[in-house]
Amino acid sequence: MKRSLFEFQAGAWTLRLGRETKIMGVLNVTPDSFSDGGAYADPGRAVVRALEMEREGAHILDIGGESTRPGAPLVPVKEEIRRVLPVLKRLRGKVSIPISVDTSKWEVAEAALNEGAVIVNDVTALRSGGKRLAKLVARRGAGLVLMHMLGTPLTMQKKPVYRDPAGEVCGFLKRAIGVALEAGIPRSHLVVDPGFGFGKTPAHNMELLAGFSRFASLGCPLLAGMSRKSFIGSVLGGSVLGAPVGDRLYGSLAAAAAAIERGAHLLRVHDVAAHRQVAAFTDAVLLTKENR
Ligand code: HH2
Repeated sequence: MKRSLFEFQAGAWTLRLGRETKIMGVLNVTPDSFSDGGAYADPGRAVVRALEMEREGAHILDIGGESTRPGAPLVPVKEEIRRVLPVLKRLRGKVSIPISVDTSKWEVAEAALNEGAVIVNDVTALRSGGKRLAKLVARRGAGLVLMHMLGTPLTMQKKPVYRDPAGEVCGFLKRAIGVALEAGIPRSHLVVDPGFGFGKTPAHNMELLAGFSRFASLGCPLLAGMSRKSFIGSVLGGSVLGAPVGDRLYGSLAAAAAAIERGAHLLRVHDVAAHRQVAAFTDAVLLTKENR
């Protein structure tokens, strides 16, 4: 499908979305993330990985200090800041792409914005940080990703039920956009994301992917975060366990192409170089179709 064009604003950055799919490289500075936990918990190693992702063609870096995998415990504010801040401090002046902070806590967001981050990636879509987070984003002119999750990471995979997954997620995101606008965040600063794997069975995730084009009606750029997630393994392996996390790259790439074809503007991924290639090719297919 033809993607809508947007100019996404985040701090002093303007990202033109809708022609070239943008890649958000994941940098988890956590000890326990589902696919790369512990790999970049050391700030020195995190910086090396950040620079590597920039070289591989990432358009945005998304730095997170709290795992949101199913069953993950909450991380206290102080600890999350302790994990994220040293990396942001070391990256200052070293990277020339915008940095996003993957957090739901206004205190962490504020500390990160003070250290050069320009986007807040909130997997709770302002339900945790509430008005304080919304006002902070508005005041600072930051970008904001609003993501759908059913419940919390502790509870979300306990028998999630939907009648119409894409319809219900759309309704949730529409309300979240309303809350953000009400707090004074302009629409041009928003990105929305259906939250693959957040309170969804493999079948729900596949419904969201197959029906991804329905999210275009929200009137915001669309982000898809499917990289290495368990539903990819589940579909490939034919069981709930499916392919282990290290064997999900090709499935992730197929999912990425499917999402781009259905209107995704941005992909949140661990394997930047591979996704850049898939995105460039899928973009070229879309462009060829448009120019016919
Ligand atoms: N997925 C994860 C974390 N943050 N943010 C958005 N907007 N969309 C997503 O799909 C998304 C996200 C989970 O992946 P990861 O960060 O690799 O794992 P963990 O939460 O275990 O650190």
